[in-house]
Amino acid sequence: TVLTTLVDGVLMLTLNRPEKLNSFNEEMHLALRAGIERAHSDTSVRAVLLTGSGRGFCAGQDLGDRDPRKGGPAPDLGHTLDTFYNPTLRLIRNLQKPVVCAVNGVAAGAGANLAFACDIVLAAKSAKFIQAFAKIGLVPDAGGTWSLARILGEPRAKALALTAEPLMAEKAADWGLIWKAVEDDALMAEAEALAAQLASGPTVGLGLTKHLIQAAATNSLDEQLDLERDCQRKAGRSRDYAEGVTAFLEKRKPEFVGE
Ligand code: LHQ
Repeated sequence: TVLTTLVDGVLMLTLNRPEKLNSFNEEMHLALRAGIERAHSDTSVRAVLLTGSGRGFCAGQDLGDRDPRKGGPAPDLGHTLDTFYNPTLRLIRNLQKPVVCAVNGVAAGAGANLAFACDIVLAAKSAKFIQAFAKIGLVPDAGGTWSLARILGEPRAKALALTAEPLMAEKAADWGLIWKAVEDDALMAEAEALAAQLASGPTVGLGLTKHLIQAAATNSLDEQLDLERDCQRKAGRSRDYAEGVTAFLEKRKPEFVGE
């Protein structure tokens, strides 16, 4: 349910249930999580590229999995979040390596919010983001209320979440929810090039940079200045820093090793 390749430091994870617009069943949850866990532990992985196969990116939870018409007690969706979505979201945010997301088509429900948790999001111009939850009586999850409120502010966050109105890729980019909307047929080439660039970059510095920008959300300036000092100290001890400066002085391209 998730196709995995590792090429030149880029771990590419492709959600692969195209007939269901890559909506999440248990197997796909576990496969995606295993992919991100590998990105944590495997030092040969230096960037992740997440995308979907077929015409959609991800339609959120597979709604066929729990058919209320079949009866039985109401499911505990909090348990579903604790068990499946939230660990994966945390793993993506805590990964000290860049995660690029190529949104190849519709991203609905938790599928949209999964994309917003990634570090750099490119989307095909025809792709749209839908906070579908309002249509079925749920609340936005997978970090959606956090991302939308923080990135967009309350007026836009509330309107998107309360109406489930689709947001097209170009507008999502205009609003700062994603990095770029690109022509459909250029999406994968551009996303792969970006992931390859990041994977050949100074991984320690890039990972610390991601951590710093995320930490800024809850830090005061004083705390953030201290954290920048601590992170710069670590970055300054990396092999890639020495290589970066040496390459600059020798007027050549640096060859970063990721340490
Ligand atoms: C699907 C799905 C889908 C199953 C398309 N499931 N089959 C929820 C509960 C539990 C715990 C916590 O978290 C969550 C989080 C959530 O994500 S809740 C939100 C769940 N997602 C949705 O409500 C979105 C449902 N899907 C749609 O609204 C539409 O399919 C969108 C707008 C995504 C795409 O529309 P179209 O392009 O018109 O495609 P389609 O509707 O024809 O879908 C194609 C096929 O994919 C179709 O199957 P079929 O056999 O008829 O060809 C759909 O049934 C299937 N599919 N999403 N989530």
